[in-house]
Amino acid sequence: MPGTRYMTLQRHIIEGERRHPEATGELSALLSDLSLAAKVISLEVNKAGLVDIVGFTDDTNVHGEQVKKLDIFAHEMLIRAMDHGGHLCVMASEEEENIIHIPRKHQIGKYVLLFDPLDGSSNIDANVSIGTIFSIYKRVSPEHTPGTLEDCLQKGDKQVAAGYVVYGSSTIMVYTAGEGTHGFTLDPAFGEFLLSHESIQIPSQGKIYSLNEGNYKFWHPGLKRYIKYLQEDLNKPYSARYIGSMVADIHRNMLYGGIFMYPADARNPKGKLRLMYENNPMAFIIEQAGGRASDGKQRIMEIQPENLHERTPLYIGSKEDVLMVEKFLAEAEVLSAPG
Ligand code: P6P
Repeated sequence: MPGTRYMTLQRHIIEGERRHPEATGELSALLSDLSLAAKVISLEVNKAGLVDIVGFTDDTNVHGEQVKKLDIFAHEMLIRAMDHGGHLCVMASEEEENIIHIPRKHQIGKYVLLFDPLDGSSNIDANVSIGTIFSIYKRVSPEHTPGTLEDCLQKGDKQVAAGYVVYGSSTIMVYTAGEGTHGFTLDPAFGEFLLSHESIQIPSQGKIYSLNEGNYKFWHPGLKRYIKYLQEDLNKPYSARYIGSMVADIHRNMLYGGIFMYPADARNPKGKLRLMYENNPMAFIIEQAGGRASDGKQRIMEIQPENLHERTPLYIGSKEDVLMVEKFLAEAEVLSAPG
C-alpha cells in the first residue's frame, strides 16, 4: 500500500549493525539464517494437523520426555540451517545431551548458538501456540578452533542476542541484540517478517499471573502467600492466565504486563525450565523490554551455569510484580528460619 513503511527483519538487523562500525555483519547474517529456519518450522507447525508429522515418536529426549516428531524436525532443521553459515563455532540444543560441533567441512565462526527447538511441544496436538527459543554468545575459546563446552556455559549477561518465535494465530519473531526488544510478524503473502512491535516496553506492573496452580501443595510458603495476596488483598484481583507453553505465556505478559512463574517446589527443587535454553534468552528479552527475570533471589542472567541442561526457578515479567514475589519469598524465609 502506498506510504506503508515495510521494515523487514533483515533491514532492521542491518540498520542495527550500521550503528556499530566495528560490526562485521556476522551477527546479522546469523540472525537472518535463524529467521529462515523459523519460516520453515512455521510452515511445518502450521500444517502439522494435515500430515503424518504429528504424534509421538518412540524416542525420548535427554530429559526422558517423549518427543514429538515436530520436535525432531525443528531440532534437525535448526542444525541444518545453522551449521554451514560460517558464523558458529559450536551449538547446543535442549534436545541433545552434548554440544553440537560444526562439521569439519564448514568454516568455523566466532559465535555460539543455544536453542530450544520447539518449546511447549506437548501442546501440538491441541493446536496451542508453541515456540522456538534461541540464545547467542561470542566464543571464549581460541578462534579458528572447534567450539567447547566452556563456550556454551557462559552467564546470561554475556549474551549478544536472544529471541523467540511464537507459532500461534500468526508467527511472530521477537529478538534483542542489546538495543531494545522488537517483534516481527511473518507475512505469509511474501514470506517476510515485518516489524510489528518496535521497542517493546513491558508495563512496570501487570494484572496477570501465570503458573501451574496444580502444584499448589508443593509450593514454598512465600509463594502461597503471594498468590493469595494477588487473589484476596487487592481492590481488583489479578487474572490467572496459563497456557502451559512458556513462549506464548511470556509473550502475552510482555505485551499486556504480568508475571510468569515456574517456581522450585517440593518435588522439583530447581523448577522445570532450563537455564541455558529457556530462562537466559527470555531474561535478556524481558530485561531489554524493561522487565525483570530472577530465580526468586538473583537475576537469572547473573547465574554461572555449571552444566548444559541445568534448571532454575523462573520468575519473569513486569518488574514490580517480580520484585513483589521476591519480597514474599524472602519474608517467608525469615519466618521459617530456625531460632
Ligand atoms: P507444566 C512446556 O513443556 C514447558 O517446557 C513450558 O513451555 C511450559 O511453561 C511448562 O513446560 C509447562 O509445564 O508443568 O505446567 O505442564
